[in-house]
Amino acid sequence: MPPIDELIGQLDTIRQQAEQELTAADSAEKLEAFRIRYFGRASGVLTGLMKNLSALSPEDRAVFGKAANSTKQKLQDLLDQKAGTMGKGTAAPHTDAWQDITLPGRGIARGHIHPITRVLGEVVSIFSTMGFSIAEGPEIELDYYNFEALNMPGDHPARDMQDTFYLPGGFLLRTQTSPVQIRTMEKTPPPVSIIAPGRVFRRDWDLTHTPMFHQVEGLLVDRGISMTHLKGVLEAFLRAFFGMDTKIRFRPSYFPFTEPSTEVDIGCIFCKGKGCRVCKTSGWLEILGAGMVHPEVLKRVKYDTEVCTGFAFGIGIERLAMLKYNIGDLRMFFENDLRFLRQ
Ligand code: 2NL
Repeated sequence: MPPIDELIGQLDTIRQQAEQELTAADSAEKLEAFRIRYFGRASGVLTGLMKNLSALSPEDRAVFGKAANSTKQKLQDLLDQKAGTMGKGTAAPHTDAWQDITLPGRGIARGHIHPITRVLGEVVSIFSTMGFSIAEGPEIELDYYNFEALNMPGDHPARDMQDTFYLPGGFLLRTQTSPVQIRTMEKTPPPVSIIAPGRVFRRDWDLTHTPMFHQVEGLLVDRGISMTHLKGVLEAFLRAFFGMDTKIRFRPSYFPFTEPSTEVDIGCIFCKGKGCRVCKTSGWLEILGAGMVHPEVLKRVKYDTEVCTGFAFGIGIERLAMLKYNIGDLRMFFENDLRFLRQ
């Protein structure tokens, strides 16, 4: 058995060699090999030296044990330090190459707002700025609110089975959002200024029609409201939406729930009024329908027609979105092709 001095000498030699090896180690693999050679449970060099302990006298055991432990601790510290400079916080087993922690993270897939939702939000926002409140109501309606209260009696062509989805029990799917306004007027005395955005349903399915589409209707009733107010509000809306230099014209029209009625066109935004495929060479695009609320409608909701008058309008959202984003086929909105939605 070697005397204690010789054992201490061996320990020092091992330490020096280990320090050299550690300095030269330039990869995670080499560090791991080092750890196993010196600290390995079964055949590690330091582990082997400790086996001598039991053969020593109690005094020598204390001296050698202390020296061996301090050497071990020193080498462990050096190993940890080295592993740290390689981007690893610990000298625990690892086989992967060092990692570049400055690399940017993986991108997160982003969702998109549907073009219809965007345009609907924009229209609502413009009218909110002008002071209109938002009103909502049921999509399943009664015949009374969808037709009767809007001055469309039983024999009116719009009530045809061909155009309306009728449900069992006298219900139907609303064909416009006007019933929301009727319900609001029933509940609140004038003045009212509301817009009613939402889904509406008609039995139609071709190039330019889908059975469900979106509408924003507006209503303003107060003392002394005239066609001038209607004109001012709609011009302000159209210029906010299409741009300040938008040309606007009002054409006489007919709706059973307004009198007089008008349809509003803007100068074609594609050909600037020269005439093209989109405006069918007319130079104008039809955007919305409007008019002064029919006295019959006001009477139905028990408003005093001697005191107040009002205007109303209806805007199709799909048409606005098609014009704004130059989309040729209405059906694109409802196919939910991700390539279309991302674009
Ligand atoms: C169009 C035409 C319009 C209305 C909707 C309305 C509502 C009430 C009373 C009177 Cl409660 N009128 N709404 C008025 C005129 C036209 O829509 O072409 N929409 C796309």
